[in-house]
Amino acid sequence: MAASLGEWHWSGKSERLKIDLSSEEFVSALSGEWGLSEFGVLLNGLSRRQVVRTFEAKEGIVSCPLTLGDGRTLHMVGAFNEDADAHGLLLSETVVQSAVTAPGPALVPVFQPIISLKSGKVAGFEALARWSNPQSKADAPEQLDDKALASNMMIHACQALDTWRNIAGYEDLFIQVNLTGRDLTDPKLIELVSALIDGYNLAPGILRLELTEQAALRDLDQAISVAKALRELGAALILDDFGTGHSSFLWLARLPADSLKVDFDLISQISDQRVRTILETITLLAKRLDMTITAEGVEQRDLLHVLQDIGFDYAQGFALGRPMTVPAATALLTEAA
Ligand code: G
Ligand code: MN
Repeated sequence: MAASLGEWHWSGKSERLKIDLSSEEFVSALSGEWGLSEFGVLLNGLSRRQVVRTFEAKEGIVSCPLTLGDGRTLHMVGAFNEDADAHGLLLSETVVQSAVTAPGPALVPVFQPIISLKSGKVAGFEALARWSNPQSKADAPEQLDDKALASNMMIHACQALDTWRNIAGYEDLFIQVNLTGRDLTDPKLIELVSALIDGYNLAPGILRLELTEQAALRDLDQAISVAKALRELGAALILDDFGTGHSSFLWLARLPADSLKVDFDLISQISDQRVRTILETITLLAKRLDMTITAEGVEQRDLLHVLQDIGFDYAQGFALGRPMTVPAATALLTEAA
């Protein structure tokens, strides 16, 4: 059975939930348009309360396990948009168990443009987590112990993409989401990626997962097997922060990856001849291994032609676009279209 059973839309204004299921007998009784109390009749008591609480929140992530009256379970994932409407997928079983502990509305996913050096256009976005709660002071996601972060970021990113790919000229836009070592060991990761690729009908390489060596090195064998499974599903793998830390060629040799993302520290020293030679060599290496290559942390626009001469495919950095909210990114693409 496909993990994604169909889509749902919640209208904050009319407080109606519209469920559009593919022809799955399993839950066909849920198809249709519902007021919350009518819908609740189909659920067990606990789920009923959870659904009401979820839609009362009016913002943030939607991640709600649904237990039907007869005990069968499925999972509702999605997110609110600016108008307090929400939209998402119904997934079978407990595909996104980890997302049950979804963080509250304080999580604000932002998206930083990635520019194609060939076309000069936005080719994709990296999803980055920001917290709207100023007391937490932690806008560095790695400081937060949040098991569901990658799941939530993936869900948000797919939803945003679903809007952006309707803008003329951006049909092939990709999205990049960061994974930690712990995400790689989460048995639900593969199921969620599969559900999202399936549910949003993503062509291979549209959902791209960024992995740092630190994350992979926790357990290289496990990382390799998860990486292979993710690629088989149609997700692309990017080795992030390449060129710093302990980046080893063994890692590069063993981990099947589609792309390298070269660390900010190297890019910032591009005027140094030795650094430039190293960058030329890394881009050549990427080409020879049939990988694309991205420069990160580009803080001067006039570096673009230098990066292209060196052999980079993509660039990302403050000079090309700061991390921005979904509506800001939509406006950027719409203006450029
Ligand atoms: O390594 P990773 O791909 O996760 O890097 C993304 C991070 O780098 C984000 O936190 C983002 O805000 C930051 N970043 C993006 N562009 C620039 C830049 O041009 N300069 C600096 N200093 N940081 C950047
Ligand atoms: Mn990254």
